[in-house]
Amino acid sequence: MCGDLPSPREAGFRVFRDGNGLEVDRGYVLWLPGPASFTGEDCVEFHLHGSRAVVDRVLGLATQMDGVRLAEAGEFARRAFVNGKLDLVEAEALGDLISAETEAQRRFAVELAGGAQSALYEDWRTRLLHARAMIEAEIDFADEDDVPGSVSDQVWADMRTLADALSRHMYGERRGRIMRSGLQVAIVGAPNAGKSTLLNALAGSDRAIVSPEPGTTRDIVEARLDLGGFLVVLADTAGLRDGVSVIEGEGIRRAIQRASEADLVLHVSETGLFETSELPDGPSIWTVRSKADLMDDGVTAVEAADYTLSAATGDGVNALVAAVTDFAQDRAGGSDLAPGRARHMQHLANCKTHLIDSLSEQLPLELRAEHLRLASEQLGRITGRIDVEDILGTIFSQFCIGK
Ligand SMILES: Nc1nc2c(ncn2[C@@H]2O[C@H](COP(=O)(O)OP(=O)(O)OP(=O)(O)O)[C@@H](O)[C@H]2O)c(=O)[nH]1
Ligand SMILES: [Mg+2]
Repeated sequence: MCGDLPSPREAGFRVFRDGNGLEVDRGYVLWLPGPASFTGEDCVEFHLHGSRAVVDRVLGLATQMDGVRLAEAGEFARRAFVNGKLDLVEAEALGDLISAETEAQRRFAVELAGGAQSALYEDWRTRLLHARAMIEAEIDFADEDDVPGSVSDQVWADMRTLADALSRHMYGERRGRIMRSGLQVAIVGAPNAGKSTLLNALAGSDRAIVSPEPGTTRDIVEARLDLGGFLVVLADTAGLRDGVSVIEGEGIRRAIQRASEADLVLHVSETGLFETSELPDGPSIWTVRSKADLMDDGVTAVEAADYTLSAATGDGVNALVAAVTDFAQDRAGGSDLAPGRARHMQHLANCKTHLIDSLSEQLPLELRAEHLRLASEQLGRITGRIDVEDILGTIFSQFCIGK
């Protein structure tokens, strides 16, 4: 299609032609012989104009050739993993980087993709393997005098330190989740309180339907904001009230569900009364007095609410945005490595269970050593060092085609 190949790793300008010699497009060709390529295999890149028509035509011509097919979702990353170019944490982080919307997401993904997290888990795994080797040596040479008993004391002391480090790392779960998936904010309150108007004001666009009729919103309406580099997922919900239709009732059920999963709940009220027993205990709840432009100056109990604003005039909206930004910064800021995904958390939790079991002095040494092995195996699964065939499909299928 492009004539001869340029020298390795040098961009060569070429005219791309179809089988009849007719020009399809002009652009650059890169020739990257393996193993020094992303996948580790021989690779050629065509840099073309990105219109649908050009891309369709070029892919059409390429796939007519014998043995050529389109890549499956995540196939390039999967080949890179299989050829040892990436470990699993790095491959997942690459997926995150490709879909990153905000600066915090990008930074988090780059950190993981760069291998800092993998290095931490590898270090822990090595310590566990070392500990197991020492304990097994003690078992094997129990009759001999030259294995000092203090070795095993040292090993268990180190394992206790490791268990603490693991716990601290796992505390970072929420931080990792907020950085990766965004701070979840739910807007709740009575019908007509001005929740949808507030969402629209914060999002800067007409996302949700607004009307003077109570019970307008039923489905959850989301807006994704970039506040100070952090992704904030705002959710507008159905107004809370009793004695409503089945459909509105379902909306209310979803509203409460969403609030219980949120990091922050904005409880909106136009009257300044914030009584509702339905709000969950877990998330932080801020009271927001809406429609400040309709209030009689000074007469109403403004002090009662955490924030007072008018989405109609914009008064007070910036103060709320600033506060939510600080909240995101507070929850997701910091420089310690944090677990990025549920998959990692699951293996970390299993690792911790085995590690704690290994510390139990009631168990025979053989079993304690076995728990150390199982603990190290869990860490190996995070980075993909240990039987991972079964999870590969799940991870790489989340990539888009051609990545
Ligand atoms: N004057 C004034 N009116 C507002 C303000 N915010 C909302 N409204 C009006 O209040 C009415 C209800 O607003 P919505 O945003 O639809 O209220 P909601 O809380 O989403 O209501 P439901 O979806 O029914 O629960 C609409 O007529 C809005 O125009 C405000 O700050 N000032
Ligand atoms: Mg609404």
